[in-house]
Amino acid sequence: ESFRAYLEAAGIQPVFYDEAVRTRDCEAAMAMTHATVDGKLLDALGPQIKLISNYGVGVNHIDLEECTRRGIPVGNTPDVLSDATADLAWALLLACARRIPECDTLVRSPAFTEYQNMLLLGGDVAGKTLGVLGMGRIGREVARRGIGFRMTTLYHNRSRQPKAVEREVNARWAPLDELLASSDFVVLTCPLTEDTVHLIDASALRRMKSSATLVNVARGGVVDQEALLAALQANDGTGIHMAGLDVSTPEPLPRDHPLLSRPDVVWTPHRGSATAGTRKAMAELAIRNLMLGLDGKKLAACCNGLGGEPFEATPAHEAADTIDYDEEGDTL
Ligand code: 8YV
Repeated sequence: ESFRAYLEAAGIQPVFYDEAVRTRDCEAAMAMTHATVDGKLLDALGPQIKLISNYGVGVNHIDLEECTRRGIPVGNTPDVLSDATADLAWALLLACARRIPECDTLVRSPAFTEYQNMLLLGGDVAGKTLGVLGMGRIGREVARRGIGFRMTTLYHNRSRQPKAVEREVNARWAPLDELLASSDFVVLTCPLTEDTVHLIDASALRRMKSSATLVNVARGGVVDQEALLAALQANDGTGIHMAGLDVSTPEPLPRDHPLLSRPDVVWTPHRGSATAGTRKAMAELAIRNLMLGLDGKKLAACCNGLGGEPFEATPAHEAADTIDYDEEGDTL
Protein backbone atom coordinates (compact mmCIF):
# COMPACT_ATOMS: atom_id res chain seq x y z
CA GLU A 1 0.00 0.00 0.00
CA SER A 2 2.89 2.39 0.73
CA PHE A 3 4.26 1.59 -2.72
CA ARG A 4 0.85 2.42 -4.16
CA ALA A 5 0.70 5.75 -2.30
CA TYR A 6 4.11 6.73 -3.62
CA LEU A 7 3.14 5.86 -7.19
CA GLU A 8 -0.13 7.76 -6.89
CA ALA A 9 1.70 10.82 -5.54
CA ALA A 10 3.83 10.66 -8.69
CA GLY A 11 0.69 10.65 -10.83
CA ILE A 12 0.90 6.93 -11.64
CA GLN A 13 -2.19 4.79 -11.20
CA PRO A 14 -1.10 1.24 -10.30
CA VAL A 15 -3.33 -1.75 -11.04
CA PHE A 16 -2.80 -5.47 -10.48
CA TYR A 17 -2.14 -7.94 -13.28
CA ASP A 18 -5.72 -9.13 -13.83
CA GLU A 19 -7.00 -5.62 -14.38
CA ALA A 20 -4.05 -4.74 -16.60
CA VAL A 21 -4.84 -7.72 -18.81
CA ARG A 22 -8.56 -6.89 -18.84
CA THR A 23 -8.15 -3.22 -19.79
CA ARG A 24 -4.99 -3.53 -21.89
CA ASP A 25 -4.20 0.12 -21.35
CA CYS A 26 -1.21 0.06 -18.96
CA GLU A 27 1.85 1.85 -20.27
CA ALA A 28 4.39 0.14 -18.03
CA ALA A 29 4.70 -2.96 -15.90
CA MET A 30 6.54 -3.37 -12.63
CA ALA A 31 7.81 -6.91 -12.06
CA MET A 32 7.74 -7.84 -8.39
CA THR A 33 8.80 -11.08 -6.69
CA HIS A 34 10.38 -12.66 -9.77
CA ALA A 35 7.16 -12.76 -11.82
CA THR A 36 7.86 -14.25 -15.25
CA VAL A 37 7.93 -11.66 -18.01
CA ASP A 38 7.88 -13.27 -21.45
CA GLY A 39 6.27 -12.84 -24.86
CA LYS A 40 3.04 -14.37 -23.60
CA LEU A 41 2.76 -11.89 -20.74
CA LEU A 42 3.66 -8.95 -23.00
CA ASP A 43 0.98 -10.07 -25.49
CA ALA A 44 -1.55 -10.26 -22.67
CA LEU A 45 -0.67 -6.76 -21.41
CA GLY A 46 -0.99 -5.28 -24.90
CA PRO A 47 1.23 -3.50 -27.44
CA GLN A 48 1.05 -0.13 -25.61
CA ILE A 49 3.55 -1.31 -22.93
CA LYS A 50 6.55 1.07 -23.04
CA LEU A 51 8.80 -0.41 -20.39
CA ILE A 52 9.29 -3.01 -17.68
CA SER A 53 10.66 -1.95 -14.31
CA ASN A 54 11.98 -4.86 -12.25
CA TYR A 55 12.03 -4.57 -8.48
CA GLY A 56 15.34 -6.38 -8.01
CA VAL A 57 18.69 -6.71 -9.74
CA GLY A 58 18.39 -10.31 -11.01
CA VAL A 59 16.44 -10.57 -14.26
CA ASN A 60 16.57 -14.31 -15.00
CA HIS A 61 12.75 -14.35 -14.88
CA ILE A 62 12.54 -11.80 -17.71
CA ASP A 63 12.96 -12.67 -21.38
CA LEU A 64 15.33 -9.81 -22.14
CA GLU A 65 15.73 -10.76 -25.79
CA GLU A 66 11.99 -10.67 -26.32
CA CYS A 67 11.73 -7.28 -24.60
CA THR A 68 14.59 -5.93 -26.70
CA ARG A 69 13.02 -7.30 -29.89
CA ARG A 70 9.87 -5.36 -29.01
CA GLY A 71 11.89 -2.23 -28.18
CA ILE A 72 10.89 -2.40 -24.52
CA PRO A 73 13.60 -1.26 -22.08
CA VAL A 74 13.92 -3.26 -18.86
CA GLY A 75 15.00 -1.44 -15.72
CA ASN A 76 16.41 -3.13 -12.63
CA THR A 77 17.87 -2.13 -9.26
CA PRO A 78 21.65 -2.72 -9.18
CA ASP A 79 24.09 -1.29 -6.62
CA VAL A 80 21.56 -0.29 -3.99
CA LEU A 81 21.32 -3.89 -2.73
CA SER A 82 24.95 -4.96 -2.97
CA ASP A 83 25.89 -4.22 0.64
CA ALA A 84 22.82 -5.92 2.11
CA THR A 85 23.28 -9.02 -0.05
CA ALA A 86 27.00 -9.27 0.73
CA ASP A 87 26.18 -8.90 4.43
CA LEU A 88 23.73 -11.80 4.21
CA ALA A 89 26.29 -13.96 2.39
CA TRP A 90 28.64 -13.33 5.28
CA ALA A 91 25.93 -13.95 7.84
CA LEU A 92 25.37 -17.40 6.28
CA LEU A 93 29.09 -18.06 6.02
CA LEU A 94 29.65 -17.28 9.68
CA ALA A 95 26.48 -19.08 10.76
CA CYS A 96 27.76 -22.22 9.02
CA ALA A 97 31.29 -21.88 10.38
CA ARG A 98 30.11 -21.38 13.95
CA ARG A 99 26.97 -23.55 13.76
CA ILE A 100 24.78 -20.71 14.97
CA PRO A 101 21.38 -22.38 14.36
CA GLU A 102 22.46 -25.50 16.28
CA CYS A 103 23.81 -23.29 19.07
CA ASP A 104 20.57 -21.34 19.19
CA THR A 105 18.50 -24.52 19.39
CA LEU A 106 20.69 -25.95 22.13
CA VAL A 107 20.53 -22.85 24.32
CA ARG A 108 16.71 -22.88 24.17
CA SER A 109 16.47 -26.62 24.82
CA PRO A 110 15.54 -28.03 28.27
CA ALA A 111 18.44 -30.44 27.74
CA PHE A 112 20.96 -27.60 28.04
CA THR A 113 21.75 -27.66 31.71
CA GLU A 114 25.50 -27.68 31.84
CA TYR A 115 28.23 -25.60 30.19
CA GLN A 116 30.82 -27.72 28.35
CA ASN A 117 34.08 -26.67 26.71
CA MET A 118 33.82 -28.92 23.70
CA LEU A 119 30.22 -28.25 22.72
CA LEU A 120 29.35 -27.62 19.06
CA LEU A 121 32.85 -26.77 17.93
CA GLY A 122 32.96 -24.73 14.74
CA GLY A 123 35.59 -23.96 12.12
CA ASP A 124 37.88 -20.95 11.80
CA VAL A 125 37.23 -18.22 9.27
CA ALA A 126 40.09 -15.75 9.73
CA GLY A 127 43.01 -16.42 7.43
CA LYS A 128 41.14 -19.04 5.35
CA THR A 129 40.56 -18.96 1.59
CA LEU A 130 37.41 -17.37 0.21
CA GLY A 131 36.24 -18.15 -3.33
CA VAL A 132 33.79 -15.74 -4.93
CA LEU A 133 31.99 -17.02 -8.01
CA GLY A 134 30.72 -14.03 -9.94
CA MET A 135 32.66 -10.82 -9.42
CA GLY A 136 29.92 -8.29 -10.10
CA ARG A 137 28.87 -5.61 -7.68
CA ILE A 138 27.70 -8.06 -5.00
CA GLY A 139 30.73 -10.32 -5.43
CA ARG A 140 33.04 -7.37 -4.95
CA GLU A 141 31.34 -6.49 -1.65
CA VAL A 142 31.60 -10.11 -0.48
CA ALA A 143 35.33 -10.08 -1.31
CA ARG A 144 35.85 -6.68 0.33
CA ARG A 145 34.46 -8.03 3.61
CA GLY A 146 37.03 -10.83 3.48
CA ILE A 147 39.81 -8.27 4.02
CA GLY A 148 38.66 -7.82 7.62
CA PHE A 149 39.01 -11.57 8.12
CA ARG A 150 42.53 -11.53 6.62
CA MET A 151 41.44 -14.02 3.99
CA THR A 152 43.07 -15.04 0.75
CA THR A 153 40.38 -14.33 -1.82
CA LEU A 154 40.05 -15.95 -5.23
CA TYR A 155 37.35 -15.05 -7.71
CA HIS A 156 36.09 -16.50 -10.93
CA ASN A 157 34.24 -14.51 -13.52
CA ARG A 158 33.94 -14.53 -17.32
CA SER A 159 35.97 -11.35 -17.46
CA ARG A 160 38.83 -10.40 -15.21
CA GLN A 161 38.34 -7.27 -13.17
CA PRO A 162 40.65 -4.28 -13.63
CA LYS A 163 43.79 -4.51 -11.52
CA ALA A 164 42.61 -1.57 -9.40
CA VAL A 165 39.42 -3.44 -8.43
CA GLU A 166 41.36 -6.64 -7.68
CA ARG A 167 43.68 -4.64 -5.41
CA GLU A 168 40.81 -2.77 -3.76
CA VAL A 169 38.96 -5.93 -2.74
CA ASN A 170 42.10 -8.05 -2.33
CA ALA A 171 41.00 -10.74 -4.81
CA ARG A 172 42.89 -12.70 -7.45
CA TRP A 173 41.23 -14.21 -10.56
CA ALA A 174 41.50 -18.00 -10.66
CA PRO A 175 40.24 -20.69 -13.02
CA LEU A 176 37.07 -22.34 -11.72
CA ASP A 177 38.89 -25.60 -10.90
CA GLU A 178 41.52 -23.83 -8.81
CA LEU A 179 38.91 -21.78 -6.98
CA LEU A 180 36.85 -24.88 -6.14
CA ALA A 181 39.87 -26.91 -5.06
CA SER A 182 41.46 -24.19 -2.91
CA SER A 183 38.56 -22.40 -1.21
CA ASP A 184 37.38 -23.07 2.31
CA PHE A 185 34.27 -21.00 1.61
CA VAL A 186 32.76 -20.75 -1.88
CA VAL A 187 30.23 -17.93 -2.22
CA LEU A 188 27.92 -17.80 -5.26
CA THR A 189 27.09 -14.28 -6.42
CA CYS A 190 26.71 -14.81 -10.17
CA PRO A 191 23.50 -14.20 -12.12
CA LEU A 192 21.50 -17.23 -13.28
CA THR A 193 22.07 -17.51 -17.03
CA GLU A 194 22.40 -20.33 -19.56
CA ASP A 195 26.09 -20.47 -18.61
CA THR A 196 25.56 -20.70 -14.86
CA VAL A 197 22.63 -23.17 -14.62
CA HIS A 198 23.93 -25.99 -12.38
CA LEU A 199 27.42 -24.48 -12.43
CA ILE A 200 27.75 -26.20 -9.06
CA ASP A 201 26.96 -29.77 -10.06
CA ALA A 202 28.21 -33.14 -8.81
CA SER A 203 31.58 -32.71 -10.49
CA ALA A 204 32.10 -29.18 -9.12
CA LEU A 205 31.15 -30.38 -5.64
CA ARG A 206 33.63 -33.26 -5.92
CA ARG A 207 36.37 -30.77 -6.71
CA MET A 208 35.68 -28.80 -3.50
CA LYS A 209 37.44 -29.59 -0.22
CA SER A 210 35.52 -31.98 2.00
CA SER A 211 35.89 -29.31 4.71
CA ALA A 212 34.43 -26.58 2.49
CA THR A 213 31.24 -24.59 2.92
CA LEU A 214 29.09 -23.46 -0.01
CA VAL A 215 27.10 -20.23 0.32
CA ASN A 216 24.45 -19.33 -2.27
CA VAL A 217 22.94 -15.84 -2.35
CA ALA A 218 22.52 -15.92 -6.15
CA ARG A 219 19.74 -18.12 -7.49
CA GLY A 220 18.78 -21.69 -6.61
CA GLY A 221 19.32 -22.76 -10.22
CA VAL A 222 23.07 -22.14 -10.03
CA VAL A 223 23.29 -25.28 -7.85
CA ASP A 224 22.20 -28.82 -8.71
CA GLN A 225 20.30 -29.38 -5.47
CA GLU A 226 20.21 -33.16 -5.74
CA ALA A 227 23.99 -33.19 -6.20
CA LEU A 228 24.35 -30.85 -3.23
CA LEU A 229 22.26 -33.18 -1.09
CA ALA A 230 24.43 -36.12 -2.14
CA ALA A 231 27.61 -34.14 -1.41
CA LEU A 232 26.39 -33.28 2.09
CA GLN A 233 25.38 -36.89 2.71
CA ALA A 234 28.68 -38.35 1.48
CA ASN A 235 30.98 -39.36 4.28
CA ASP A 236 33.74 -40.80 2.13
CA GLY A 237 35.73 -37.59 1.66
CA THR A 238 34.08 -36.71 -1.66
CA GLY A 239 31.44 -34.41 -0.19
CA ILE A 240 31.42 -30.95 1.31
CA HIS A 241 31.04 -29.86 4.93
CA MET A 242 28.15 -27.38 5.02
CA ALA A 243 25.95 -25.11 2.94
CA GLY A 244 24.41 -21.72 3.67
CA LEU A 245 21.49 -21.18 1.31
CA ASP A 246 19.39 -18.08 0.77
CA VAL A 247 17.85 -19.42 -2.43
CA SER A 248 16.45 -22.66 -3.80
CA THR A 249 14.46 -24.11 -6.68
CA PRO A 250 11.55 -23.76 -6.19
CA GLU A 251 11.04 -21.15 -3.49
CA PRO A 252 9.90 -22.26 -1.06
CA LEU A 253 11.01 -25.89 -1.31
CA PRO A 254 8.37 -28.60 -0.75
CA ARG A 255 8.02 -28.89 3.04
CA ASP A 256 9.37 -32.44 3.03
CA HIS A 257 12.50 -31.71 0.97
CA PRO A 258 15.47 -33.49 2.56
CA LEU A 259 17.65 -30.37 2.40
CA LEU A 260 15.30 -28.77 4.93
CA SER A 261 16.00 -31.27 7.67
CA ARG A 262 19.78 -31.23 7.54
CA PRO A 263 21.69 -29.56 10.38
CA ASP A 264 24.57 -28.97 7.96
CA VAL A 265 22.47 -26.54 5.92
CA VAL A 266 21.71 -23.05 7.23
CA TRP A 267 18.74 -21.46 5.47
CA THR A 268 17.38 -17.97 4.96
CA PRO A 269 14.26 -17.38 2.83
CA HIS A 270 15.67 -15.27 -0.05
CA ARG A 271 16.50 -12.37 2.23
CA GLY A 272 19.64 -11.03 0.48
CA SER A 273 18.34 -7.53 -0.07
CA ALA A 274 15.77 -7.59 2.71
CA THR A 275 16.73 -4.67 4.92
CA ALA A 276 14.36 -1.74 5.40
CA GLY A 277 16.88 0.75 3.96
CA THR A 278 17.65 -1.42 0.95
CA ARG A 279 13.99 -2.04 0.21
CA LYS A 280 13.46 1.73 0.22
CA ALA A 281 16.39 2.30 -2.10
CA MET A 282 15.19 -0.47 -4.44
CA ALA A 283 11.67 0.96 -4.52
CA GLU A 284 13.01 4.43 -5.28
CA LEU A 285 15.12 3.17 -8.12
CA ALA A 286 12.39 0.95 -9.56
CA ILE A 287 9.98 3.88 -9.47
CA ARG A 288 12.59 6.25 -10.89
CA ASN A 289 13.08 3.84 -13.81
CA LEU A 290 9.32 3.70 -14.26
CA MET A 291 8.89 7.46 -14.35
CA LEU A 292 11.85 8.03 -16.67
CA GLY A 293 10.60 5.36 -19.06
CA LEU A 294 7.06 6.75 -19.04
CA ASP A 295 8.55 10.15 -19.93
CA GLY A 296 10.32 8.52 -22.87
CA LYS A 297 13.72 9.05 -21.22
CA LYS A 298 16.58 6.63 -20.66
CA LEU A 299 16.18 4.53 -17.54
CA ALA A 300 18.54 5.14 -14.62
CA ALA A 301 19.49 1.45 -14.69
CA CYS A 302 18.65 -0.52 -17.80
CA CYS A 303 19.68 -4.12 -18.37
CA ASN A 304 18.74 -4.91 -21.97
CA GLY A 305 21.00 -2.64 -23.91
CA LEU A 306 18.33 -0.08 -24.73
CA GLY A 307 20.38 2.63 -23.13
CA GLY A 308 20.71 4.03 -19.67
CA GLU A 309 22.50 7.02 -18.29
CA PRO A 310 25.49 6.48 -16.00
CA PHE A 311 23.95 5.49 -12.72
CA GLU A 312 25.11 6.57 -9.29
CA ALA A 313 23.42 4.53 -6.61
CA THR A 314 22.25 6.06 -3.37
CA PRO A 315 23.62 3.88 -0.58
CA ALA A 316 20.74 2.21 1.22
CA HIS A 317 21.59 3.93 4.50
CA GLU A 318 21.26 7.30 2.78
CA ALA A 319 18.16 6.45 0.79
CA ALA A 320 15.79 9.37 1.18
CA ASP A 321 12.83 8.75 3.44
CA THR A 322 10.44 9.50 0.66
CA ILE A 323 8.58 6.21 0.93
CA ASP A 324 6.97 5.03 4.07
CA TYR A 325 7.84 1.48 3.15
CA ASP A 326 6.27 -1.33 5.09
CA GLU A 327 9.12 -3.52 6.28
CA GLU A 328 6.95 -6.59 6.40
CA GLY A 329 4.81 -5.93 3.38
CA ASP A 330 7.00 -7.50 0.73
CA THR A 331 7.06 -11.15 -0.11
CA LEU A 332 9.75 -12.70 -2.22
C1 8YV B 1 14.77 -9.12 -4.43
C2 8YV B 1 16.57 -10.37 -5.72
O1 8YV B 1 14.37 -9.28 -3.12
O2 8YV B 1 17.38 -8.34 -6.57
C3 8YV B 1 17.21 -9.54 -6.76
O3 8YV B 1 17.57 -10.08 -7.80
O4 8YV B 1 16.49 -11.52 -5.83
C4 8YV B 1 16.09 -9.75 -4.47
O5 8YV B 1 16.92 -8.71 -4.12
C5 8YV B 1 13.72 -9.58 -5.31
O6 8YV B 1 14.02 -9.49 -6.65
C6 8YV B 1 12.43 -8.85 -5.04
O7 8YV B 1 11.41 -9.70 -5.21
